[in-house]
Amino acid sequence: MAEGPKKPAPELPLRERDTTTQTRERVARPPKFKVVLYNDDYTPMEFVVGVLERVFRKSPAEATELMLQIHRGGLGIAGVYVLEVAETKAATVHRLAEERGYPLRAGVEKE
Ligand code: TYC
Repeated sequence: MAEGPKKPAPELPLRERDTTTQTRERVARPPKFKVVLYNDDYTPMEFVVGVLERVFRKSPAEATELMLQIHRGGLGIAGVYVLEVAETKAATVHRLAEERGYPLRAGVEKE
């Protein structure tokens, strides 16, 4: 059989093509958000270390180092997450601190 010129593959209708592209981009690169911890004069150092270990899964050494960095520099990045996780972690910090009467604050910032 003689090989004729190949027919071009049929294209998807515009609407389906757009949906496919949007879905791929959302899944591949979800925007990320920093959880920033702020220094204050009253929250005990050991409490901040405990929060960094439990909420942000830092090792004891990492948590201590980061707490001191925040203590000296005024703020530090506890972690980077998709928006919903970042907001939940910031809210957990505030709840734990308020339970103990400490003023520790966390913020969420787009990376
Ligand atoms: N500055 C606090 C103190 O001297 C310790 C501290 C560190 C507080 C980090 C908050 O995010 C913080 N007890």
